[in-house]
Amino acid sequence: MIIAVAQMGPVARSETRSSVVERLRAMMATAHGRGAELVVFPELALTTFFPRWLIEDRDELLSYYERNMPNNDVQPLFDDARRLGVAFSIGYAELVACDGQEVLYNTYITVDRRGIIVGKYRKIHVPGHSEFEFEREFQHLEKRYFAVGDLGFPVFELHGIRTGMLICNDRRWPEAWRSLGVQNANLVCVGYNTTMHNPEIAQHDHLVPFHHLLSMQAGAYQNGVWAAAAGKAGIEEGAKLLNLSCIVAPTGEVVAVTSTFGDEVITADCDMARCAEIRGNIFDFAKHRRPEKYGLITQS
Ligand code: ING
Repeated sequence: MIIAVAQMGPVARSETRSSVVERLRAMMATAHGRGAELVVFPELALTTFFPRWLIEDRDELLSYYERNMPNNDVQPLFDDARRLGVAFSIGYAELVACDGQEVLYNTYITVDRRGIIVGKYRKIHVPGHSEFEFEREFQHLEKRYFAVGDLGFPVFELHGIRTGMLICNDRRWPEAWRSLGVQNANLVCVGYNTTMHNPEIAQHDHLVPFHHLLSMQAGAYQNGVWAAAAGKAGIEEGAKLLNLSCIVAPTGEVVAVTSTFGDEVITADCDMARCAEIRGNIFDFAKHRRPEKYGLITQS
């Protein structure tokens, strides 16, 4: 399967959904022109990364969320998927109305080449903080704006390929990758928004690119999966976001990576049979995993 990762440059707070969707459609067309059958888009791809602000007005906050998927703004992307025969994965803020309550999630879906949603995941490792922190240059209020995902770590079939999804901070956690690995995933799609500066641990700022690639390469290798990660990059409303959107082989090798901080499409020809090189040998789970010795991981 030829897989494309469509990195996005910044999305301004004032940019409309339809403007963003036009950018996504242009990248899907580029990917299709290169023979791609799947395009991976970033986390919260339809809007700016709004958790960087304390938004006290409820209506204003909820304006960043989607109540339906697809909706009128994103329908053209679903239509392109069907017309071109290209699947895609994309992240968005999801509002679920439930018993008169609104539950908010950081959500990622995969849509197949028929334009049908075949996979849905809600972010489980929700980072940041829930109260305004005065000393911060930018807030990271994900814990205020998103509930912990309630769908587990699903693996589903996308055009016959066992596929799972992770969202940004999830990619740093081996348990998240392993949850997909034990379900025999062959492909993991990842969307992210990662700031280059983290005020609480600024002495690690120079390691941000390294920690991203380290996590992607380790996750892919240790589970014998292809991994495709799309970031939102560049200076978004004054905050610099990491680029290095990438495609990683089951051997842990980076086979494609972006070189700009803007809208950029990269592709790789991903042979799913290569997963067995790892999963049939060093990480043959049935032969070598020792889950009976791993109780501490889930008991504490
Ligand atoms: N972003 C960050 C990430 O894991 C984060 C969160 C918080 C990073 C604190 C570093 C320090 O890349 C998202 N969107 O999860």
